[in-house]
Amino acid sequence: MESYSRFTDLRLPAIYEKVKAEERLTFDEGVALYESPDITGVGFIANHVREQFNGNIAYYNINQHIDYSNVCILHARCHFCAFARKNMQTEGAWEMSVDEFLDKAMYSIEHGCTEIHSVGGLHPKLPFDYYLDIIRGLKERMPQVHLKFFTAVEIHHFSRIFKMSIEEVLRQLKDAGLDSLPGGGAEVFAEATREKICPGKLSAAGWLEVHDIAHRLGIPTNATMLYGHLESNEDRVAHLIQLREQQDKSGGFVTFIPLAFHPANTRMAYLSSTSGLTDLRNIAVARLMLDNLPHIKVYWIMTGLKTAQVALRFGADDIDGTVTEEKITHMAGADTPEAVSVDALTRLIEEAGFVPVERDTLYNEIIREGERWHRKAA
Ligand code: V47
Repeated sequence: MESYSRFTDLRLPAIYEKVKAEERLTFDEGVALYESPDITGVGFIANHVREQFNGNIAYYNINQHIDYSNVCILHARCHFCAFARKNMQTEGAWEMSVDEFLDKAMYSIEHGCTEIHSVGGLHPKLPFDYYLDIIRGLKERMPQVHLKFFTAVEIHHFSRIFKMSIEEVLRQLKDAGLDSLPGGGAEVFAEATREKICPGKLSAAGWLEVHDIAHRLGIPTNATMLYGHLESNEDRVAHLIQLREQQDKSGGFVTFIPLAFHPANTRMAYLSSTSGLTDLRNIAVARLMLDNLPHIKVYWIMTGLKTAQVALRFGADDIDGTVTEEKITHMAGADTPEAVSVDALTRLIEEAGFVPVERDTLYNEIIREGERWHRKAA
């Protein structure tokens, strides 16, 4: 019989037993994990699951974020957003031409990047060919590089303004070379809270439907949850359970990324930033509730590098990447750098006691020989 003296919260031993028996945790157990005063106990159980899934490996990647435009028809709606602008006449607005985008992406080739991550606002005017041309242009120039483009909210917007079904939008983007969708736009699914933080935005059901269709078309996607604003612990657990149910149905989520709300320059600037323990708890509970997702990513841009390192022992197996030029969080006051070196990431991972493995977006190992790289054969 294992000793439970490590736990100071008497609810945790039973949860630990269930986790070891690979039994699914309930809504109430999820709430108990969020409420537990025994954060190291919660982290210990999450680390057990993390090691079951990913052993002694912690992943990182070499990626670049390029946001094509921040002009957004929802600019006044998302109270948590500091990124969006009404139109090109508004201070701080930008809109990249196809050539500017492609030129910027070429930088990544010289730096061995394996992934371009690109999102934008819901632009009222750019034609569908703009998006197709960027994707085709990138695939022509660097077919090896993985293109993770457009949140579910953008895909839904394209379907509306270009009068195509979501399936048709995704098919055309996939044919042009789109490889996966990032997890943004999920915010928090609970309707009452969603209505307070982003009234009129694509609903939870709409977000899940886009991912469902993507998965059925063979397009893998990520999932996120924005925390640290008006949401309750019950909202957080309900969100995780909806993702878990979607994954049971369509199976295409690759990784989950909890996103720490940054209040500066937003309509919720009266709120405080999240604390380190809140960040760690969101990683740990996600690892425990999402028993059918292979990876949990700590996004160091939002948590800071130091918390990200500790999160590797609280359930995260991935520290994201070099990133290079992040806008969404930095416009909302992030004090992290906009890029980090591979040496810094691997040092953090090694000090946490894990073996750093460079991955591509879909967690294939990357092998480097001088300036060249390839994916390790499965
Ligand atoms: O959709 C917006 C969130 C998301 C703020 O899939 C904010 O690999 C904090 O989804 N404070 C975009 N968060 C980022 C995102 C993402 C990041 C890294 C990796 C992946 C991936 C996805 O950021 C938005 C929104 O949910 N966000 N404003 C803010 N002030």
